Amino acid sequence: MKISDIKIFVTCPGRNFVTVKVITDNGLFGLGDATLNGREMAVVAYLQEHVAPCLIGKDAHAIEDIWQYLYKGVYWRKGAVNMAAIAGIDMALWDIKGKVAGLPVYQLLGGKSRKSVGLYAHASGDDIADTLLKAEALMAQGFKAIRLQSAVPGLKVTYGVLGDKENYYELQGNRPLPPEEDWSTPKYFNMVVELFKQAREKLGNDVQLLHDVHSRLTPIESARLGKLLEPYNLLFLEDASIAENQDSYKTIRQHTTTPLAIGETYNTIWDCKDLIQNQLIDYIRTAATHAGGITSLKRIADFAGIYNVKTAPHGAPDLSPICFAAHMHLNAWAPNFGIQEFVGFGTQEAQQIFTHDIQVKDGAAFVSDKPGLGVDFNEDAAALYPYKRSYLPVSRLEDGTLWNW
Ligand code: EZ4
Ligand code: CO
Repeated sequence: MKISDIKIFVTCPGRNFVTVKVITDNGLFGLGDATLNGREMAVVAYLQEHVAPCLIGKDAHAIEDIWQYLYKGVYWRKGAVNMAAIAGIDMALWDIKGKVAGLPVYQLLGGKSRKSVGLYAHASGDDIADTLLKAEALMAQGFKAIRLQSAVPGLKVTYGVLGDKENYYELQGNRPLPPEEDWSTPKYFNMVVELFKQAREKLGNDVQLLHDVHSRLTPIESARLGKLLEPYNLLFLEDASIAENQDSYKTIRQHTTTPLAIGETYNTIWDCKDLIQNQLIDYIRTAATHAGGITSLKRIADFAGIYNVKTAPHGAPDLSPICFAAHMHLNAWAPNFGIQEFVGFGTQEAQQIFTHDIQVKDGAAFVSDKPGLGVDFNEDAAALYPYKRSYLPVSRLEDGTLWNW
């Protein structure tokens, strides 16, 4: 079974998605997600010009060899663009292998370790009261774990809070440039500790609470935040600090028992190797789309399991349902699965393009039993929504200094 063609689609049903379709000479195809938010067309060009021509004629069953060929074989290795491209191909090849076997991908990974996959939803409000009302609504829908984000008083915009926007990362007009947002660590501290204090008073102790700092704090500030949040028993504190220096998490770890999660921007196992083997984190959040696909995430999950680190894959709206499906198969299998982030399946338009039978009930999701990944891609519907340039925001301190967004 040889790869006979590779097609790349970019569609924007509310936001951009890059979809890879690998076609075989026996008439099968597989789908993969290669979306890199704000840099989509770099991955498209990379796939079309540099990856696809090398793979035509190769054995579509040789997933591991193709992964190594696109990683070691390019000499340059790693990198967000390269790893998103590998991810798109890798997911598509697992999809094909499942279709050939007549088995869902989780069976190829080793079978199910659990009946359902626990999810956490997002409650994001314009103030603390608004955030907690939204959390109560999610609890009423059956969600047992909720990420709380709330606007920081005194800042124009806050990460994770929609404000007057309709969607996350709403497209920015006809001539988009990265929007600029402001940041103040002291103002944030005043809000965030109060948010979790009031959350426990209002929501009780049974619901699991989470929070995404989005890398705005230095390690010692994260240590202080972890300590201040200890009484409110978070499931995890996400992306407290950037960990380009993986050792820097020792500072946070030494000071707090608040569980720590990181990894959504990581591209390889090497980015989290020290964090995992030194047991500096509790949850690894790498996404199949950004870290080289199912092959990479399986390897990271097994490595993490040795050190009591659980998986908690990224589930943002900029990952397509194909990525979510790939995560679902990994989550069903991984013995050390923790929790899956979940923000729905996108706009109505997106749901007409990406169709699947993943069920969500009482805060848990049920993996598809269809052969392969279990997602279909409607090419005609996708063509109705062409690519639109769009950027993630950049962040600046109040004096203008560029900061981590
Ligand atoms: O900002 O995926 O946990 N979720 C996140 C996301 C990221 C986006 C960036 O493209 O941090 O909302
Ligand atoms: Co995050």
